[in-house]
Amino acid sequence: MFSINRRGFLAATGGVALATPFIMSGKARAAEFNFKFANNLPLEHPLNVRLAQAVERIRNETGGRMEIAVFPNNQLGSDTDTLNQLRSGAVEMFTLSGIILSTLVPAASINGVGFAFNDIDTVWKAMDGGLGAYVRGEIAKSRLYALENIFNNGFRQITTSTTPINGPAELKGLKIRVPVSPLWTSMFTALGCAPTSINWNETYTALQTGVADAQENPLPTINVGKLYEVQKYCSMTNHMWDGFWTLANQRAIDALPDDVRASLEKNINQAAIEERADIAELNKTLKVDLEAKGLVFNDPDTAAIRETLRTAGFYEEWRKTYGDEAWGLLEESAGKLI
Ligand code: X2X
Repeated sequence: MFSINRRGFLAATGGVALATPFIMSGKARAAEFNFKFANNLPLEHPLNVRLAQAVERIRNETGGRMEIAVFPNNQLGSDTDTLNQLRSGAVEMFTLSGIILSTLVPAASINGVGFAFNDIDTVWKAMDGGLGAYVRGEIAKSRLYALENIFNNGFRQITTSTTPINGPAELKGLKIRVPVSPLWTSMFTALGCAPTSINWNETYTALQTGVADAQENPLPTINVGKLYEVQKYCSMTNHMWDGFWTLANQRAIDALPDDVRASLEKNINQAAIEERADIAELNKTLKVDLEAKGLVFNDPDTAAIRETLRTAGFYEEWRKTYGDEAWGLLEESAGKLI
């Protein structure tokens, strides 16, 4: 009796196995480079729709040498877990909100400063320009590589199961779920809420069971997350802008040949640009769709909410945290914040 393992087999056959490879059809042939690409969104979100197209283009352009397996919907774990897997190399790529990434790279939450951006064109100027370049530089210090163009999550709106938010008064004591990030906790604490940090993959259940009464997200994310099933009101606060950086494990991406890497970066950046347009389109129609699904909308007094942040010292505190260089880049595009 003997057991067969690879070494024993090769020894027994004098290495013949190496000289007689399987004959496979082009399609079934294993790719030379295989990446796992995780994200937190359901398949129907435009990020996943565009990502699937990019994966196909990369496969074709590289003649099948590069294969990317997408794991949507936190299939590999919560955002916090997946970030750890990305750092260890168990996952090669991951799209993550910069605001959540700030638990590792503090500067990465800067685009989320409350009411910093008035419109989406200003966001793209900043994130494709100096501010984005600065943040990507900070990300690189953590041995992660951020692709150039950030995907859109969007301007965030507050939903509740209890009462519409009209202004600062209804925010007082509100049990609101926020993603895991010091900026989110600080901001909603400054607004007088009782924020609780919960990963996205546990948010629906937290709202359903009353662990939290409220949450905040862009309309397309509220929609694909079916949060209208467990929330009643949607107040259009537009209180911060959030996007998903495409992050790669530095060692993994450095190991790719130049042509494969170029194809990967080009096509995923293109996917991000296309996804931004998809989100812009959705934002035009989603309010009506979500109303039909039962959400009741209102337009709160955002100037008064912003004033609450200012008088609480929120802007001063975060200017100190980010430092003059980063804050200067933010104000260069967004205008004076203090
Ligand atoms: O966790 C959230 O709320 C989400 C889906 O918007 C992010 O990824 C930041």
